Amino acid sequence: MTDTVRMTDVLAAGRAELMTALAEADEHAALDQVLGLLDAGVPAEGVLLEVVAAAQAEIGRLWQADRWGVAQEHAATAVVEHVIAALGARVTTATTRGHVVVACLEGERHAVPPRIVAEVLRGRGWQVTFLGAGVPIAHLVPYLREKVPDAVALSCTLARDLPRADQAVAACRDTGTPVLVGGRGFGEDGRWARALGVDTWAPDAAAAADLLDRPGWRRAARPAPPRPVAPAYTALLTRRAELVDAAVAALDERFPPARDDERQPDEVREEVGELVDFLGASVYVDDPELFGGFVSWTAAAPAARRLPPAGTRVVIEVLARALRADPPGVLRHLDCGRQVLATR
Ligand code: B12
Repeated sequence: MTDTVRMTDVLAAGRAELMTALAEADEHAALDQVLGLLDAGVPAEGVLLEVVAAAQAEIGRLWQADRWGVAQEHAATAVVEHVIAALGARVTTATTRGHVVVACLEGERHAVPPRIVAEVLRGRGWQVTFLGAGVPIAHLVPYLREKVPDAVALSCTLARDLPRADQAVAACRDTGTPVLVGGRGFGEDGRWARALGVDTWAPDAAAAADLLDRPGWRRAARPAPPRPVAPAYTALLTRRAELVDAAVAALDERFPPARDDERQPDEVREEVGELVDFLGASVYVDDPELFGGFVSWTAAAPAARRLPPAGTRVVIEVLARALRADPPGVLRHLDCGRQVLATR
């Protein structure tokens, strides 16, 4: 048996054991198991990516498939955060490289993915400051001006936040700081990073570290010429509240809430708002597949949604009617959502 095969087996067994501990939210078992892998000589980066990150992604699949409830997912994610911190504390690589600031965009609560990036970069010898979830641009910019890091790494998990990511990248570049981006929000192949004119995207933490090993990434500091924002996006943004009201009213009419209905009006409103925001992001990057992909996800994750596919259909029709006379461009995005629902 080769060393590579042996390591693959060790990592697979580690993942399975970690999942067992996470299913029980057993913090001690999870810590023992993961730190045990380090003691057995598995490199910290392998543990972080092949064991911890993979387990976290599996948590997502279980949640989406309604095999784990929200509380179980939250409990397991909390343990994962502790595990990552413990792994980070055990890595004692000397700082031989520059300083990288890692941050989530404003409104972004998915702090685990960039935390993994932060720990991998630290393990590769970078000095890393992790700013965590939800960092407003207005606070990030003065921080960068004060600390003058070598790079800032911005994480975006939800594609609906791409317009905000665009603003954040531009604001960071204005400070002269090179920007790296990553996270599922930029699309699996980073296509929406490219749509925003950012070529320093990496698919995962190891690739992010590799990117910083290559010469040339510092060009990501150059302020890009401002890109025109589609009038259809501006119109959508301006009319957001009115569009959400109209869609919620149509839903109430079409599906009058029963007396024992567990749906919370605020949750339905929030999900309608989400659809409008994903539509906005889709228009912003000019790729209807973004909206189509989100609609597809909503239909595939009924357990995570208050709004069933029939409700999403109603929202799409209300938006299509309301936006008919607006600057063109939105309807083909809504069409993509319609087509996705038609195939279900
Ligand atoms: C845990 C979790 C949460 C937790 C986050 C807790 C925390 N402290 O992080 C909580 C409960 C807060 C949450 C909330 C929500 N979530 Co959530 N969440 C997840 C879950 C299960 C895991 C995320 C994670 O940590 N993944 C593991 C990491 C390792 O994976 P990763 O993203 O691939 O990360 C790698 C790369 O992306 C890259 N990378 C990441 N950042 C960066 C940055 C840079 C600079 C670089 C170079 C690289 C890079 O490197 C990472 C490591 O290799 C995912 C499911 C999943 N499979 O990921 C859903 C998921 C992301 N969530 C989802 C949703 C919808 C939501 C909510 C909108 C739900 C709701 N209605 O409330 C909210 C939104 C909250 C918000 N405003 O941000 C959906 C997104 C669907 C979509 N199409 O957009 C997902 C995919 C779930 C699913 N399968 O349906 N969530």
